[in-house]
Amino acid sequence: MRTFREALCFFLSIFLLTSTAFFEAAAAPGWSAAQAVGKPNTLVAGDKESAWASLQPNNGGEWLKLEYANPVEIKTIRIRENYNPGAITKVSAFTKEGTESVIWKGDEPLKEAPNTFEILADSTVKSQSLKIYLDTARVRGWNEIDAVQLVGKDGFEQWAVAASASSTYASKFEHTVASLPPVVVKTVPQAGDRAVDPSLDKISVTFSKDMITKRMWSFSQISTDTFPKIPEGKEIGYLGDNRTCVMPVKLEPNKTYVIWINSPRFNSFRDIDNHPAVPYQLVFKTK
Ligand SMILES: [Ca+2]
Repeated sequence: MRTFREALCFFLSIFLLTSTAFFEAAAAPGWSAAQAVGKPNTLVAGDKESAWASLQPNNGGEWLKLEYANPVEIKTIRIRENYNPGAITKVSAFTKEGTESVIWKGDEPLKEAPNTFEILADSTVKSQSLKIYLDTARVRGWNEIDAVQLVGKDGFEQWAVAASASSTYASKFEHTVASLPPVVVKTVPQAGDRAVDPSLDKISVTFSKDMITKRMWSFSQISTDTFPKIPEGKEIGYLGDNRTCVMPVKLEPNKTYVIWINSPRFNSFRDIDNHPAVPYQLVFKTK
């Protein structure tokens, strides 16, 4: 007969085992490469987090690489697509030594989702590693893959056990310098300065990241009389560092100026990944 302590340990270990398994299943972030592992679980058409999606849609070349438990001579590959099929351009297989050989190449036929794109390989290549190439600019929207089946010449069917990708929409939710918006790191003059030289002929703002520089800015006002005049013929523009935007101004003495650099309403200051900069209010006063 078990002692109470043994029984408690037994129940605790069962609990820990189940919670670990649950954690692993739940831990694969939505749209990550890991969502293409295992059997299909995205049976209806649409943008679903139980399938892999690249970070950007319509961005050109992307790939999804899948690993399988058992090497086989490839007979058939079945690619389950749940959203905007038709972007696959090539499928290759890797040998144990790492040599990549093309199994199929071409323009995937355009079909309605959900779709199974079936490739009859008839290949003597023995492999447990596939790479699917897409041209995401070919079919509008995200081109999502739910699962990929590898069928051997011996009839053995398997789903992927691991996956990686050129990019994933899951990284949208990671907190990295790349995923978070740019902020203002410097202005000339500085916010709060009460003794700005009125002969200053430009206001410059520097952001924390590389920005979209081509006519993308948003200096806005809270009232006409607190916004500086821009001299005729002068233009706003970025410096060569791609981070500093300069606005030519004509200031008046003894006056308070208020300038939104992006605002709750306008947000054309954007980094190269199209994240709008966090709004910043620049307030200063001239001598
Ligand atoms: Ca899936």
